[in-house]
Amino acid sequence: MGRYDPVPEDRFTFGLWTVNNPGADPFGSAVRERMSVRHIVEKLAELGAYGVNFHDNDLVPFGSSATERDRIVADFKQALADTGMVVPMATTNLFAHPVFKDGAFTANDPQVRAYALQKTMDAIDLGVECGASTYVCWGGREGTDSDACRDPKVAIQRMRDAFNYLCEYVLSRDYELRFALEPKPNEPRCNIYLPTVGHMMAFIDTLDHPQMLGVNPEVAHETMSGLSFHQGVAQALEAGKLYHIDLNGQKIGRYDQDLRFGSEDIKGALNLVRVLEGTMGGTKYEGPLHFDAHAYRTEDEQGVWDFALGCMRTYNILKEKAHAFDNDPEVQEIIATPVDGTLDPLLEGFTLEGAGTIRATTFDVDALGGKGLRYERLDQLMMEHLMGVRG
Ligand code: GCO
Ligand code: MN
Ligand code: MN
Repeated sequence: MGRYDPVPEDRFTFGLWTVNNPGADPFGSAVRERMSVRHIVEKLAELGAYGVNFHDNDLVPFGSSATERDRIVADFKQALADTGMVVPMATTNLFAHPVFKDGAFTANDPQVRAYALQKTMDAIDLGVECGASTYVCWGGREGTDSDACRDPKVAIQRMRDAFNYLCEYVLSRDYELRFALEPKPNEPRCNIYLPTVGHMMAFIDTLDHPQMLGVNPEVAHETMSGLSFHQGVAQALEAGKLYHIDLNGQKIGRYDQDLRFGSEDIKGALNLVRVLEGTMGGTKYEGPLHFDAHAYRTEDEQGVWDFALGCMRTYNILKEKAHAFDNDPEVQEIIATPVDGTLDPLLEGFTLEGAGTIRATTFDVDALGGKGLRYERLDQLMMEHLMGVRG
């Protein structure tokens, strides 16, 4: 086994929908046969993954009878038991069926909203039965093409009603389950409600049981908005709200590309891994490292496994680079913060006396403003670590 090859302790997971993506796009049909769930579980286990996640309909096709559902679940659980794979997360497909074309929890028709709750409660039961402790909600259709169709304030109220409802459902069943809400700015709708990590965190604070919900940020989604992914992730982690993560790669300003993790913006990926692994100190992310990505349309099945292994190896390589970078003495010297025994304690919080001292201090602003910070050298050191000539 190679030095960077994954092992279950690395906590890497894939959605059934990711490796089973058949390569269709809006301009062309599928290029790969769908694989059986057992085959996917076995292949991912062989590669060293920790688990799989699924939408209700990735496992149980839409419209299956109760008997078919139970048979599928039993076979799936057997595949998990045979391979040692686990299901840390489950989710609902609230976007594929035409019934959701106007949204699910935010649709104008109360019948659609009630159906979305019914489908989600069924899918929560399914997820919990398979061992899931995190429930992801991605509102792909919760948005607009014509903004004339509804008051966005009403949409947010409907979202709030839906999540309060689902939290009560989970509590009523005594499930050990937390929700991770996944923001996305657009696609497939022109504008999607709660489009970024920041919007989502503010929304969660308005719910009845905020501790039951956190965020599931995705590299591609924040990058589509032109935002710094690792800063959004760091804010969620610092607030104790990083309940899950969707790792992939994305070029800025494009459609949701779902590329192999780290294959775009390698410096952004390194900074993300530094945050997740806590190599700069502070809280470390302990949850599953989930890849929500898929292989290029050029690939056959072998290409899918090359893609999956690539995601995991890149993470492990970046993890090593993150440690090496943050332990590099020259890096530490540049980012070491100056210590001022008088002022440092005063900055920890307002006191009348402290404010008096700060206001009476004479600062040499010209000297402070004239000091070079050596961040050019620092960034070049990061590049040299990444390019493999240092560390
Ligand atoms: C997308 C989303 C989805 C969700 C998935 C889980 O842009 O299509 O990222 O892949 O993550 O539906 O809820
Ligand atoms: Mn996505
Ligand atoms: Mn996603």
